[in-house]
Amino acid sequence: MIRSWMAGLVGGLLLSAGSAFAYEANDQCGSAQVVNLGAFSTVSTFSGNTCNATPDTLSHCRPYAAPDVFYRFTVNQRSLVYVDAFSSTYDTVLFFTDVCSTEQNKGFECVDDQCGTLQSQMVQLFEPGTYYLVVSGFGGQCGAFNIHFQHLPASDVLYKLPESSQFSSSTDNMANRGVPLLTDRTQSTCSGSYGGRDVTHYYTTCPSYLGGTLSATTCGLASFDTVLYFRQGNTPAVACNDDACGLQSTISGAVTPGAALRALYTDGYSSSSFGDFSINLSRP
Ligand SMILES: [Ca+2]
Ligand SMILES: [Ca+2]
Ligand SMILES: [Ca+2]
Repeated sequence: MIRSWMAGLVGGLLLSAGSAFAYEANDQCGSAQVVNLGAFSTVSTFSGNTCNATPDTLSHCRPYAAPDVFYRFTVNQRSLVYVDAFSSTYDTVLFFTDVCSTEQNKGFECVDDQCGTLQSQMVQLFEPGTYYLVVSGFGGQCGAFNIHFQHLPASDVLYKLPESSQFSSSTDNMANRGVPLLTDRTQSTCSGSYGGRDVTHYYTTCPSYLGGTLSATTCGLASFDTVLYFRQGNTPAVACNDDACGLQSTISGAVTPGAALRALYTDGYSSSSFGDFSINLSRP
C-alpha cells in the first residue's frame, strides 16, 4: 500500500517535472526563430539556454554533438552580417549555414573563441537570401547564451580597415582588373547622388574596446569627386561628408565603445566619379 502510494507520488512528480520542462522553441532548424535584422543600425539581441535543446547540426570548425538552437534571417541587399555571443555563460560556438541539415554547409563561417574569451564573434558577407545562425557549444557543452546581430551594407569589394595612417585603394575598374567590376552598392546619407562606385573597409571590435574618434580624409588624395562615410552596426549615427575641400571629403565621428561591426565607405559622387584614392586615417 505504502509502496504503491510512493510509486504514485514519484510518478506524479516525474509527470509534473516532465510537463514543466520546456525545450527551446527554436531547438530544431525547421522551427528556427525568425530574426528581422532591421535598419543598418539595429542590434538584435536574443537569449536562451541550450541545455534546453538537443544536438542537431555539426559545425565544421568544432564538430561536437552539442545542444544547439537556430535563428533564421533574410538579407535584402549584399551585406556584412555580424554576430557575437559575448556575456554568454558557457563556451559557445557560433556558425552560419543556409540549409537545415545534420552538418553545416560549406562556405560558411564557424567560430569558437574570440577576444580572449570563450565566446564567439564572427562576420560574413552575404548576398540576398535566407540564412541560419546556429548557437552551439564547445565539446558538447551547453548553457545560457546571449547573442547580438548587427549588419552593414557591403560594396563589391571589401577590405579590412588598416591600422595604418594612410592607405590606398581604387574605384577605377580598369585599375581593379582581377576583381569583379565595381558597381554602386551603397548610398551615403549626406549626398543624394546615385550611381557612384564604392569600396568598403571594415573592422570588428571586442567588448573591451573603448571607442574614441575616427577621422578620415581624401583631401588632396583623390582625383575624383569622393564621398566618405563611416557606419557602425550599433548606432544610427553616421559620419558623412561630400565636399570638404573642393570635391574631396573629410569626416570625423565618434566611435562607440564595445563589440561591434564598423565600416568606412569611399564612394563616388556620381556614376562618372571614380578613380584611385588614398585616405589619411586616424582611428581608435
Ligand atoms: Ca567558445
Ligand atoms: Ca555608391
Ligand atoms: Ca565630393
